[in-house]
Amino acid sequence: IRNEYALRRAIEVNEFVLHFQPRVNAVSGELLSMEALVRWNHPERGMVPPLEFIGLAEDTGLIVELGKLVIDQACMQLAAWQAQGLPVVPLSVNVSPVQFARCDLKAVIAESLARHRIDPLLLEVEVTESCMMQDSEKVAQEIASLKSLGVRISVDDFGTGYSSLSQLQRLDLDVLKVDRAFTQALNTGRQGEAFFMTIVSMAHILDMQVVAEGVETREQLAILQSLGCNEAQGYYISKPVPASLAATFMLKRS
Ligand code: G
Ligand code: G
Ligand code: MN
Ligand code: NA
Repeated sequence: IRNEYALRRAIEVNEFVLHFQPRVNAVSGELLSMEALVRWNHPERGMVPPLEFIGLAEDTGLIVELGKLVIDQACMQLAAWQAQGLPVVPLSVNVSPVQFARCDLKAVIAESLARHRIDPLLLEVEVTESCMMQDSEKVAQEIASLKSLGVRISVDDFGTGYSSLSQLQRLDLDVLKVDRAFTQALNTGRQGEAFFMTIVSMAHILDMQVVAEGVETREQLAILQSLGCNEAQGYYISKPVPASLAATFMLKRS
């Protein structure tokens, strides 16, 4: 969708919905958290996937407003589930590099947490690797400021951006989400496994939990278990699902 006006209007009337993709303990399969993924519920076109509008939102700066909607909706959903008495798990939200650079994320998150009375431990912020690596001093301050709220921070799509290992080391990050390219490479023999194992070791040295993204087969999950990977996410476990189905996943857990 290449129409700024349509996107602006959709933000004003909030045509966006969140779907949720589970993250589980790689060994026990226990549900640990869920990732909120935005969809545009377009009046004519139905559910539009994020790849078709996030780029436009970033180019036009509308991602700042859209990002606020997503964060607020995630907190609102948590509050709704809690009001229903469900045993909620933490939600993670994706933050675009443009949003990270341009808006006071700490204030936005603090406001939504307060408005919906959500424990900060129930929110995780996913920032991409490339987003962390620009202007290291400013990023370090921003991360520290977010952490002071009590939310968790994860590095999304790890391995696809350019990393500075020294920057990774100096930031107080909780979770490393390994890009699905590395999970797919597990099928291709020893090098893929050794490579993934090295990422797991590095993350553990940095006191980070490791999540394998894009787990699509039982075989991949078995290898990940043998490598000491902490958590798994992907179609083999579940594709992203609407809130109603996410609620049944949480119920099954208790
Ligand atoms: O849900 P799906 O796999 O189609 O998402 C495609 C891409 O869109 C992923 O890279 C995902 O991180 C991104 N994405 C999904 N929801 C959001 C969101 O709320 N904000 C941002 N910035 N990106 C999102
Ligand atoms: O960039 P990010 O990691 O936030 O992207 C999340 C997107 O990845 C989701 O929109 C989801 O549709 C997609 N995804 C999740 N699990 C899998 C998987 O097992 N295989 C593939 N190909 N895509 C996945
Ligand atoms: Mn993500
Ligand atoms: Na990712």
